[in-house]
Amino acid sequence: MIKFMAANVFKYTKAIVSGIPNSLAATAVRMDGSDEPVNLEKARQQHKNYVQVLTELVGEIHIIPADEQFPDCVFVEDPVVVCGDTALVTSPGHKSRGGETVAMKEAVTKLGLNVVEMTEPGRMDGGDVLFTGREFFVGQSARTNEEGLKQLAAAFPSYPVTGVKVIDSCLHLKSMMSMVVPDNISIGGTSQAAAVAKEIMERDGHFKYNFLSVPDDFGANCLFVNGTVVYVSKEPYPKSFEVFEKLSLPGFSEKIAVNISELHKVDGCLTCCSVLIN
Ligand code: CIR
Repeated sequence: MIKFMAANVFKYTKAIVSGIPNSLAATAVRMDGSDEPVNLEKARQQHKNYVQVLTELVGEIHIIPADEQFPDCVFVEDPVVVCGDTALVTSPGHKSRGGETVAMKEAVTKLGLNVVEMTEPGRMDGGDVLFTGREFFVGQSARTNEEGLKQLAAAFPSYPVTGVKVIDSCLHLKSMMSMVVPDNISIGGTSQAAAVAKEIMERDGHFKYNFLSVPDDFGANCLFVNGTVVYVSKEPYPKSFEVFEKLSLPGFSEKIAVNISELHKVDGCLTCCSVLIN
């Protein structure tokens, strides 16, 4: 087990993103009760801005072309988990997303990563995987099972792995939390998110963290990239935006709000739209 966080854990030189297919608007997978129409043109404009921000932060961007067969393919975080020079190509937990692994495997192979492929009966969406730089927390959600967790532990043997139960009304573990800066985790405002932080992560985690409370669960999902915190914009999460506007934690040099309100409508968050590579 590692004792110290490697200096380059949150330092990235490349990112993988994907285009948005037309099929996202009508057939992306959605949580029960969500039916707000997606404006595709606006979604693409917002996503272009997201990619532009990442390009400025990491430099090299690899784009997987949009594939109409896979309405959710823009959420590239789910078919792979990359840590260091290893890429675990997952078995995504929703049947409509299984085929996204083909293009993802090709992308991570081209980038020279060591590729490990999850096998049956393992199931995992990368959105359930929170890497703190010291250990992994893996959401046990409707998308990710115990066998998926075991295969992740085998793929990344240097780090402890702890399972965290995610209730069905929440899509992924990272739909309610993420790393803000090293050793600081943002946590969404619902009682489920708070319970996960206090009761599970503090009790079963191997290291100690500070928790930043953010009013909205989706609002707690942010990116920490090369010293910059990328967080939700005023629309659609004004209260969460305010928390990040006032952020005064040590450990980051810049912060920038990015609006992906159209992708939020189909349960996407900021981390979902990129795979960051050291
Ligand atoms: C899905 O339900 O699979 C997509 N509509 C949203 C996936 C969002 N991905 C993520 O949070 N990592």
